[in-house]
Amino acid sequence: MTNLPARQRRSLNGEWQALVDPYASGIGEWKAVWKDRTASAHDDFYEYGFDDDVTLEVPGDFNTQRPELMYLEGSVWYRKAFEYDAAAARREGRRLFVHFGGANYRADVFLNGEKLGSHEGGFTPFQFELTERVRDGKNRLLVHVDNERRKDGIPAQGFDWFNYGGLTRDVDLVETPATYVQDYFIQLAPDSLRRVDGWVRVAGSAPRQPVRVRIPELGVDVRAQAGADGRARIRFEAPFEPWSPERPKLYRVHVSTPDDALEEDIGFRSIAVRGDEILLNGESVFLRGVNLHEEIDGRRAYSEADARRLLEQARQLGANFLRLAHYPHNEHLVRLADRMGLLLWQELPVYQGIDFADPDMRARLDAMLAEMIGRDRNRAAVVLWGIANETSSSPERDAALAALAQRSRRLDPTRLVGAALYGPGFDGNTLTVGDPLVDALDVVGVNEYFGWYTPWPVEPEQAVWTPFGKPLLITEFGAEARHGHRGSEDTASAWSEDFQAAFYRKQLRMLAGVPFLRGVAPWVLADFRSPVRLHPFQRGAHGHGYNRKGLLSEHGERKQAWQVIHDYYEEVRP
Ligand code: GCB
Repeated sequence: MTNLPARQRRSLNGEWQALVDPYASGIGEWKAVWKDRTASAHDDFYEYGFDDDVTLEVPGDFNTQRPELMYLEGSVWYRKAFEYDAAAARREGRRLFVHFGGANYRADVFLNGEKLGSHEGGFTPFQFELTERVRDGKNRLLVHVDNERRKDGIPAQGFDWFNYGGLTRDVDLVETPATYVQDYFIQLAPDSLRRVDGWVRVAGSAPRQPVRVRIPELGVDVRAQAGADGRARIRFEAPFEPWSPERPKLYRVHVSTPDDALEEDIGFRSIAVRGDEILLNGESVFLRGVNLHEEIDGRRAYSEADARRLLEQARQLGANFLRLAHYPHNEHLVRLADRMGLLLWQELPVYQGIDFADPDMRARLDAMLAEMIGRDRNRAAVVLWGIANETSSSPERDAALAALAQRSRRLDPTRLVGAALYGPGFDGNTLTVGDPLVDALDVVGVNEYFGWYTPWPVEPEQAVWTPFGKPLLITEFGAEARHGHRGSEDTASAWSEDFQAAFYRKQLRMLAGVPFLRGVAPWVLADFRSPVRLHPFQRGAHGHGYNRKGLLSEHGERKQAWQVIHDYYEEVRP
């Protein structure tokens, strides 16, 4: 269901009892931790038990909460008791759900010893209905979360960030009427700044409900009728002031049926591509971006306060755009970006070595895409769905990602589809993006590391990029430096701020000559934990590995490169 903040809910955030089970021995029938039994007679014997000595805070990754869990890639059981007046709820016909903002990577959820269901994917929300199973009085919810990296996972086994596991996002109990407003899409039609073309979806036993959408500030009051499938089409025109980074105007929108009512602040803007330009509200825009991982203070970021700090840092840099790498970030951040006026690229964790030949992969990709779009489709800030990062062309991959791009447009015709591709090939001075996926995209992202992973093919001023008739974003470029470390401007192995700053100056000299460049996003805002970073200069506190391509250190200290990008953004700002 959409719009959690507006619903009748009770937070299950806070302390949960935990049982660390690295071999996942409790998931089978033998130990069966999920049955959540307590011994009642002296010959009753169960070889597990929860107590208050081992607890974890939710939301939050488990790795950084207890030293013994730092490098765990395995299972942890979480348990939480709650009281519920099920008799009253039944009398009044209310339904009850448990909603998870995200659990990395796989979650199995049980209520009072019975399985509710499973969910795969670490960065998208999911819910289970408890109505028929919840007891009067005390109930116990049990969640088995397993963050083992998997060959068939999204992402798969190799990735350059820390594999934070656990109940990393908010958990809520949500009550709804028997028939309730499950979801809606209230956004401008792609070709208009006045006309909304959307829908409301009602769920429940009597879905043929009259639906009403109001925007009091604009005098909008629209009525429609949901059909047997619970869907009502919503169409109206209004003199919207468009949402933009300069003026992120939001309107209070009321969506109701006779039994249910929700309110939400929504922005209205258009995003489109014309030739090689990106048009925001009909005008060409240059994306002054930066890449962001969902990490702060050496842990998974999860709160609105975390989001505020991260987005403030981006704003101080002069950014109007963030690429949320490499997975959908939490909803707090997206909602805050809506209020602060920051454009977002929200991305699926389709990263490098995905097993596209796996026959089940398409279904998994579709499910994840639907969950990502389902959560954020009313957020004006989100302008681009990123469907992949650095995947290599093969018949299976080309077909799967082209289909995914199409599916994204069907689910949400109002946003652009992009992907971050590997850097261009070159022939003499000519640089060419040869990936066949270009055809399936609205906006082409390119990650290039000339001067870091690969030598410069030409002098920057000499490079000639072959046009492909679409907007180009440099979705990644960067080099590593340890904050405070000085050294040669010419030597990558110096790990110096001087080298990193010179790297960016050189890159910007090349990019100045690309006529269809519509934005850049340095990799990355801040140094972030990565267990694959093994060099002494990459070591942080307690010897943990960090990717040091941040413009900021992991403590938020500015490197010289920060100023280079800041000055560039001042220069290109309209
Ligand atoms: C990339 C990846 C990113 C890495 C980065 C790096 O191309 O997309 O996830 O962290 O390079 O620093 O190597």
